[in-house]
Amino acid sequence: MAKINKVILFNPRSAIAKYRIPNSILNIAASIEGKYEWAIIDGNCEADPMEKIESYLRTGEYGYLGFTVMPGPQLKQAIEIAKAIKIKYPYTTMIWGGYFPSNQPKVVLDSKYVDFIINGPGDNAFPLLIDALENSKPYEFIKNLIYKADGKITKTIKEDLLDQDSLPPLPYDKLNNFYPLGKFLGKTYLGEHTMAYHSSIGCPFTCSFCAVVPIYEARWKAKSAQTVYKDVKYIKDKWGADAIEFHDNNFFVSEKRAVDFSKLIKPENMTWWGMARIDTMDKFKDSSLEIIRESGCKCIFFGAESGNDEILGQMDKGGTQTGAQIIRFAERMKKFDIIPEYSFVLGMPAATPEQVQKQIDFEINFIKQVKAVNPKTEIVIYTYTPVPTEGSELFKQVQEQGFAYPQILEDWISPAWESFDLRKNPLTPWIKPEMIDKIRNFETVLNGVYPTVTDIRMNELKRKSIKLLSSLRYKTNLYKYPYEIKLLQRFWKYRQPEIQGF
Ligand code: B12
Ligand code: SF4
Repeated sequence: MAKINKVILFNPRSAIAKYRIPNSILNIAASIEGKYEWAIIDGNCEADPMEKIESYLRTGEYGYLGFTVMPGPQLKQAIEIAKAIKIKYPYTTMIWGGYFPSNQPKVVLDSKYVDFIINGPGDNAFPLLIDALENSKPYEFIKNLIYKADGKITKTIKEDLLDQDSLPPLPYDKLNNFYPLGKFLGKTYLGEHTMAYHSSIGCPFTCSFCAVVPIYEARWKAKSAQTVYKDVKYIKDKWGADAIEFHDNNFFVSEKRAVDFSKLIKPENMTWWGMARIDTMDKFKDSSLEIIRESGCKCIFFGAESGNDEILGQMDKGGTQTGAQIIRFAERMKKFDIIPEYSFVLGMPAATPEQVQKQIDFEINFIKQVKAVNPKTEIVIYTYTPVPTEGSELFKQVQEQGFAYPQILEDWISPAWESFDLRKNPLTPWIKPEMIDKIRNFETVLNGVYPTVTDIRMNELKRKSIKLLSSLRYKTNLYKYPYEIKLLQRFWKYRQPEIQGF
């Protein structure tokens, strides 16, 4: 019999349509390329991923099954399939990586069907773990691991972030053998064939509501502008990409790198998008913003979070961001014809329900002020869902108010916790149903008055009809029961970036 050392890498379903290049597992494939044989299974592209995984396991050649898991709908396939595989093929070593297991290791390992978690980057940890297991060598010294030893959760130390330019190239050609790469280059408002690329890891800030912080602890490392350009150009030339979504947590940390990249990409006539901080980009020179726009950057996603400086402090937003700056910057973006996409986090904990409600009303008014200075600003509204940032003031506050995560892995896929993950209805003790209703109703009306440009299904006539209906409510602050708008939006299938991902 062949040696059982091949690896399956599985990306559980995360999107209903318009799925992206599965960068998480593609990076892991790159880390073992040439050493171990691997197969990629993308739950987004498979009607029956379980059967596909079994078709490999039945050969008896595959001993390792790696899952990438983020919270939300991806957990569904991850839990169901991991559980079934562990029962049917108990010799399979199950390894989970990604944001969910890194931030919630206890519930994952307590399930007993996951053997190892890669805590944060797996580029070194994964091949070293496979080497150790293949050769029956100790794995206790491998960095970025979480596992159980004698029934106790054991975390190894974290590795320094690697020089991103030194990582092996992503095996796009091999991915293309599993799924035609063109399948991952979907139509978006940016272009006909949009590619997803991840050019840096981590983030230098420590916002206390953000899942990136416990993993990266204020560290950030990026590929150089030249490496990013080379990769993008390869996909453009070979598979016809005409637009790029940068999936970095914070693409614009370095002004120089952003400008260098812009100069390189400009002749390629591609449209692109990335995520940034307002206070960081507000320091960029006008000339840099001009170069960035001219190179094809049409829209930038910013975590505005709150218009209230006290709340920004509670969120440990760091840097120098203020409410006044958020408004000023929205106006500044007009000059460069870059659409700012502002996300807000509503429903932070406070001492009394009245205070929580007051804060929600404040943010609603603030959002209206932003829209007044730059109506093109896209607004994304999340409700606050705690992340387990050990030692943070905010997380302490949250626990004191009686918030607790599920203790059993399967509970994470109950409908209630799924909406927690989607940051829609977060089950936090300080948020009352009427507060959620107010937020969502306001959002419905707002989206009616200003339909999002990122929704390519909405034509001019549809937009205008919904706008007319919504404007009266918006002007008079009457958000309750906006059934007529909802009906039309549903009928015309309005897209919600806040739950479908950007
Ligand atoms: C692309 C993306 C998506 C895509 C889907 C991606 C896919 N897999 O198909 C879409 C747009 C569908 C999406 C949706 C959502 N997403 Co999302 N997503 C991302 C994003 C921007 C990039 C992920 C990525 O490709 N990273 C690139 C790779 C290289 O990095 P990586 O995943 O960290 O992988 C490294 C390590 O983690 C580790 N690793 C990861 N997987 C594995 C697997 C194995 C086997 C091993 C060994 C190691 C390993 O090794 C890798 C290399 O070092 C991240 C933020 C980010 N920048 O990472 C958010 C992020 C993961 N998403 C997040 C969330 C919350 C969601 C949503 C649930 C909600 C929302 N509104 O966005 C929705 C769910 C909707 C749905 N229908 O599922 C959060 C998770 C927060 C948390 N609490 O944990 C993140 C962190 C964004 C954020 N800052 O809040 N998302
Ligand atoms: S700046 Fe953005 S990515 Fe960085 S810690 Fe804050 S919210 Fe997270």
